[in-house]
Amino acid sequence: MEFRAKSDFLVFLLCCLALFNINCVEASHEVFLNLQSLSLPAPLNHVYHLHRTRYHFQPRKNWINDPNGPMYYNGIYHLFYQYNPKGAVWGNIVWAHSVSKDLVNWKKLEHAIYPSKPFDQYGCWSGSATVLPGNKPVILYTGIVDDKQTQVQNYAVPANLSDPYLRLWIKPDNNPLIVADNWVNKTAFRDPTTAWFGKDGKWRVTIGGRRKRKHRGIAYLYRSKDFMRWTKAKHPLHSAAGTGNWECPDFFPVQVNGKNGLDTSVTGRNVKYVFKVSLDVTRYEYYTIGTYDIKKDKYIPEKDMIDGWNGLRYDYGNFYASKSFFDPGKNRRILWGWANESDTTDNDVKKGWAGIQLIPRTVVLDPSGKQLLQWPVEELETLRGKKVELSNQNLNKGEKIEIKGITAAQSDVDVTFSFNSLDKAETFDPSWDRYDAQKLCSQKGSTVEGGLGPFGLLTLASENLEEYTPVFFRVFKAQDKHLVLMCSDASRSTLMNGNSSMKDGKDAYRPSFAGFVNVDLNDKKLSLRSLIDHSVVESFGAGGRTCITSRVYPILAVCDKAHLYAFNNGTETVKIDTLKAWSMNRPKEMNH
Ligand code: DQQ
Repeated sequence: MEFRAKSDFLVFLLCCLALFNINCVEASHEVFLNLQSLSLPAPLNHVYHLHRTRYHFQPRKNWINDPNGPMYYNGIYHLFYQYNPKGAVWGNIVWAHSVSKDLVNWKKLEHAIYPSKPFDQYGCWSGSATVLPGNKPVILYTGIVDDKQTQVQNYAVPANLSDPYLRLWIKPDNNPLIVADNWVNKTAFRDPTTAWFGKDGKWRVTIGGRRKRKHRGIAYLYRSKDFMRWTKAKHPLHSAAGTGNWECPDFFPVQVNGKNGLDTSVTGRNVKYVFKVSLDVTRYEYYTIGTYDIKKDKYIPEKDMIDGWNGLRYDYGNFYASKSFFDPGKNRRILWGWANESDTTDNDVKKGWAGIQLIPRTVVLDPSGKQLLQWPVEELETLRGKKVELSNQNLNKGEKIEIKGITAAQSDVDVTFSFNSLDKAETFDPSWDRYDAQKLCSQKGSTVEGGLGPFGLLTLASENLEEYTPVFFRVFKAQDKHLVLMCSDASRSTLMNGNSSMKDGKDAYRPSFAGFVNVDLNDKKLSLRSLIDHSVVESFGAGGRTCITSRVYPILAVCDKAHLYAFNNGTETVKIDTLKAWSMNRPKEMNH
C-alpha cells in the first residue's frame, strides 16, 4: 500500500486507531457499501463509512443532487431526486423515487423517470409536481435532447392512480410540452416549478434561465388552459440584471401573520409571495418577498428586498436546488434542500456515495414580514432518544462546558443563551462589508476573543479540540443598530488532507460559513438549534431566522469519540438559560 503523502499516512494511522476504539450508534447493523471499482484498505473503508449520515435522507450509494417533485398525495409523501445510478459523481441523471408516511422513514422505489425517449435521452433534469383537479398528479421536468445540453420541458403522469405509491410513470408521446423559442437561451432553460392556477382559468408555470449573451437571470412565464398547450407570456414572471443563470426557481404564497402554509394557487389579501432562485454563479439560494401582480402576471419584490447575491438566503451554507411543496395533510409548506459533499472527489468516489437531502423544513413568513422562518419538520422529533438538559449555567470568558450523556455525533441540540448587557458588543468597523459575513467569520473565528461572543456550540469536537466545527454568535454594535453574526465554521473540522489527487477533481471545501441574524435583542437572548449527523451540521439561529449547513469529515471526532461543548470566548458572561439535547435514533427504514 502506498501513501500519497505523510498526511495520508497520518490519516490512515488515525483511522486505524479510531477503528479499534470507537463505537458507533447501531453501526454493526449497517450494510457496507459496495465501493465502486476501487479497492480500499478495510480500515479506510470503515472510517469513510463513519461519515454517512444516520437520520438524513440518503440512498444506499451513488451520487444525488436536487430534490425533485416533492408532493403529498393520498396520505403519502413523495420525494424524487436527481440520481446517478452508476457512480458517486454527477452524471447519467435519472429521477429516483422514495415514499414516506412521516417524512422520516423512506421506502425506495424503482426510478420514476429515466432517459428513454428522444425528448429526454441525454438526461432527466429537475422539475416539480402539480396535483390537477380530480386529484391527478403530473410532473413537469427538463429533458436534455442532445449532447449540447439543449433543454425542453416534458411531462409525466402516473400509470396507475390506484397504486398508493405511484410507482410507474408514463411519458406520453406528445412531449415535449415546451420548447425554447428563438429568444430563449435553450441551454439555460430548465427546472419548471409547480404550476399555479389563475382566476382566468389558466395554469402558469415558471422556468429558470439566463438571457442570451447577457447575465440577466430570468424566470420565464408560460400559461396554459389545458396543461398541454403552453404559450410563453410576453414578460417573464421576474428577472434581475447581472445575476447569471437562474436554476430551480420556486414561487409560492405565504400567509401574513399566520403559521399555516398555502397551496401554490392561493391568492388574497393576507398573502405575500416568495420568489427563490438557485444562483448558478455563487451556488447559493436567494429569495425575496413581494407581491404578485395578477393583472400584469408579474412578481414584484418589496422595495427593501435585495435581488441578487447580497439578498436573503435560505441557508448561508451548503444548501442548493431546493424545492418547496404544500402539505394539505398538515396545512404547511415544506422545503427540501440538497447538500453536496464538501470532501475531495477522491473521497466521494472511495465512499461510493455523495450528497444528502437535508431535513425538510417548514417555511412561514416572519411576523415582521421581512423574511422567512424555517424549522425542521416536527416529525423529526420522533427520532429523539436519550435526553440531557442543562439550565442556568454561566459561561464566563474562555469557559466551555461539555454536554455529556448523549451521542454527540448523532444528535439534536436546542439551546437558549442569555446575557445581561449589550454594552460589551464589539464595534462594527464601517469599512467591513455588511454583505460578506463569511469573510468576517473567517477573520474573527470562534477563538478570537470578543466582547459579547463568540459563544455557541462546538460540534463534532475531538477530546483535545484537534477537530471541531463551532456554530456560534458574535454581536457587534454598528452605528444604527446591533448586528448579530452567526457562523458555522468548518475550517478546523478535520485533520484530513484536503487536496484532491485527481486532475479534474475538487479539493475539500472547509469554509467559515456565516450570515447575519435579523433578531430583536431586547430580551437579551439568542437561541440556536443544531442537527448533528456525523458529516453534517444543520443549524437554525434565533428560531430559524438564519440557517447554516456545513458538511464536515472529522477523523478523530467520530461516533462515540465525538464531543459536544457549549463555549464562550467573549468578555461578557453568557448564561445557558436552557439546553436540551437528544441522541437521535435512526429511522427504521432509509431507502434499504
Ligand atoms: N441540477 C439539475 C438541473 C438544475 C441543477 C441537473 C441544479 O436541472 O438546474 O442535475 O443543481
